[in-house]
Amino acid sequence: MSDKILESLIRAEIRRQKETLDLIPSENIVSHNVLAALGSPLTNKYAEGYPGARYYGGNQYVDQIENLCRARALKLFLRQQADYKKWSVNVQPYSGSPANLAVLLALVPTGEKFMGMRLDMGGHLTHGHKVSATGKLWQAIHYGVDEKTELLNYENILRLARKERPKLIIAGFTAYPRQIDFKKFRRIADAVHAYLMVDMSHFAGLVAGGAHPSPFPYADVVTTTTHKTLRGPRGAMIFTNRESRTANRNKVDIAKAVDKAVFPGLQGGPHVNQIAATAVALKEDATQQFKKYVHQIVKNSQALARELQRLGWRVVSGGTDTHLLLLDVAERGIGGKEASDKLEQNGIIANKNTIPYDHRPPMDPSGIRLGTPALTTRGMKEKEMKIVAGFINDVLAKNENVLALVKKLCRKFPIE
Ligand code: DSN
Repeated sequence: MSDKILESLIRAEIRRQKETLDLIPSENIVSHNVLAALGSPLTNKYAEGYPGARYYGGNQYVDQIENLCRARALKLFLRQQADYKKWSVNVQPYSGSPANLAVLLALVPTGEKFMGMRLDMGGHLTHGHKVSATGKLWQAIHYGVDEKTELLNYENILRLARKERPKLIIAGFTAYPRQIDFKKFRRIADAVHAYLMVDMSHFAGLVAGGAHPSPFPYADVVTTTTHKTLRGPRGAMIFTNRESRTANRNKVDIAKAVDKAVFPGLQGGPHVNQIAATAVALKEDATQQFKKYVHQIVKNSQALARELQRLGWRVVSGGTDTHLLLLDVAERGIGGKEASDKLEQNGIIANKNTIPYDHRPPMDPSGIRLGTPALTTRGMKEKEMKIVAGFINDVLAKNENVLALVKKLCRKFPIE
């Protein structure tokens, strides 16, 4: 690279990634093949529109790339040929937030109601938080978790849905450590004639590899980012069920409505290099090796949770069924900000996070969120999770410095 300033910054970031333990559950480490597609001259091309219907010339290869990506996406999540004919997928969203915004734009008239999980109990900004466009343009109704169990209470969600009559219900999370019962969400949506949208961004990889139930038999729309457990480039996809059970209500083909909302509703030219890199990742995600990988992610987060509990830490909801867990650090007298800062000084990267019914402010909440996708990509297993839990305990409970030990462990599990 002739830009020496930038080259040295990129090299420094690569070194940082190699020498630290990444426990942010929404991050991962992509393959060289994904990086190659992302850094290819496909970035030079404008391709506004969809395959076969573009506004610019020169898209003969781009059309094939986008169609290949769509076919791989459908095949990965819908095992039966009949099913993947029923579903449509849009692979153009730049990332998760515009994908979720596009679905709302397509299916819920502005000013009307939709329902999602509260951000401070595990939802996402785009599930209707007041600072997000989704909370400004629509009336967002929020459900949370049960105060005692810290789990979703489907009876309460049903009661709220009956009272508020939302047009769409979002099931999905960024910080809920448990599996979601999609069947129950479907019943709730049916009871009020709402669309059911599942935002599987966090656990899409687990669904693809069979380590988490699939939302596809139940949802009208499924959104996902591509860069988390799916281990692809930053981006997103929107799947729509053409036979959506609620579609007749408005006589609308929801696949067409979503396509129109993505382009020209919200976006211009798609990032073709990103779509190609997604296609590469989706091929990797269909392998036996990936299946083993995602099962190991869950075993690792459960091992991490168990060991932290053994060391006296409170894990929100008592454990995890997924790739992430929430640790209540305030219970041991430490703020979430102080905890994540101290861990970072020791080469352990985690994020501060609210816990359900948090009394502390979001900038210094009661918890930290820990996830195992990136460490599992590096090849770590349950044995290493015990070591990592020990590091966390040494830093937070004993104020010890473990930086040298962290670096040593990182060297044992290098990033390719
Ligand atoms: N920022 C992502 C996460 O960390 O969960 C969600 O968009």
